[in-house]
Amino acid sequence: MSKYLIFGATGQDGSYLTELLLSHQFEVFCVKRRSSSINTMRLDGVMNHPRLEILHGDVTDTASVMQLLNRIKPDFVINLAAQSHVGVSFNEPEYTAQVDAIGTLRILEAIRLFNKNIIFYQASTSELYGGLDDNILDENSKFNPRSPYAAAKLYAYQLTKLYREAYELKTYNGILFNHESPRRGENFVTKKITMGLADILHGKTKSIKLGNLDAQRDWGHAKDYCEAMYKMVNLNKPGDYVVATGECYSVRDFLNVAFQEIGIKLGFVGSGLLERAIVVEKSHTEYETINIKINQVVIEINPEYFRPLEVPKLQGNSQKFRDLSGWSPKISFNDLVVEMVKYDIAL
Ligand code: NAP
Ligand code: F7E
Repeated sequence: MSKYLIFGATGQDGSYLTELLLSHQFEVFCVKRRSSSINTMRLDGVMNHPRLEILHGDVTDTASVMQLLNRIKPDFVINLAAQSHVGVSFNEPEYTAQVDAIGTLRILEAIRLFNKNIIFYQASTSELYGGLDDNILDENSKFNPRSPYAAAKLYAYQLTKLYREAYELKTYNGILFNHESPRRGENFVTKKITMGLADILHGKTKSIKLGNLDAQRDWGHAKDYCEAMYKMVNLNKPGDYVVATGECYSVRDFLNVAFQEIGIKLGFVGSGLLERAIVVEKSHTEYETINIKINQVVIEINPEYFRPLEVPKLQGNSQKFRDLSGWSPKISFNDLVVEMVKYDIAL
């Protein structure tokens, strides 16, 4: 029975991947950071599974990484561990590099020293591209990192490739475009919107404060993307692969679909920092919108949420990976938004 060791298992992707691997009869070893509060909520559904073990560890600590590899002797190592927020990386660049860049180096070195047959997956990202033009991005597109996060991930990407070429390690870079779910961290834009919407509906707040509404992203569902990770590491063809839906929507589009689900039509008025979205129409749905009034301002701009450098548009072409693996996304943008809205309202 193959053993998977997952760094970053307590995050959005880690939890879906753990569930998937357990359903395939593997042994799964999930690494969690030491914390003074509970940080395994996303793994609650599988916590007592007989083939799951939760271990303490931290990719900023070489000894911890070495001990984990030595003790578990995994067949697969999946590195999802990261300070994964692009905005935060501008305020904590050194910490981001320690986790996202040097953390990856520590794992690769440990694999090189212990067992070169281990299959390694690195969580690379569309942020590597920088998104300054309209091009649809694939494995041959140029990288232009525009944040300390992306710069750290570029180092990790290069190193993953380098260890493949220099030491013949079986390494994969999954260049994944944005993927979301009800388990998304609360300070990413999609989850912020669906949680904010639920608060507005329940009368807990009047509006959501956001940054750049024009940003465009190729948003998929994390469940589909974890399926892609699993297929990738079982390709038997180490390499660098883009995973994307191929479709692109703006933050504004996300807002429109989310509010439409509760029967609210938004109108965007003003421009720049003074832009806002107001309620222009209410229609009947299963949701009671008594707390929401016509003309109420539900979206406001707060400059705090802009970044020193913006990444305007990211849209991917994952044909190479699709052809090799047979993977394609099953959940549409619309269904993703609706699932997130329903989840947060029910919560
Ligand atoms: P996430 O929810 O932020 O999860 C990150 C995970 O890394 C968490 O389990 C976190 O632990 C862990 N972690 C942070 N610092 C660590 C450290 N020093 N040692 C060990 N673990 C540490 O991120 P995600 O959305 O699931 O994304 C998974 C990976 O894919 C990340 O590397 C991210 O950068 C990358 N990625 C994400 C996307 C996306 O759209 N979601 C797209 C491309 C690439 P705690 O739970 O204790 O915080
Ligand atoms: O921002 C804009 C923001 O923080 C998306 C990470 O998983 O995907 C993610 O990075 C867009 C950006 O994700 C707010 O400026 C507007 O243009 O949800 P996000 P991200 O920066 O794309 C990549 C692929 C990763 O690898 C990362 O780990 O939305 N935006 N207003 C906002 N963003 C946030 N967070 N908050 C706002 O209020």
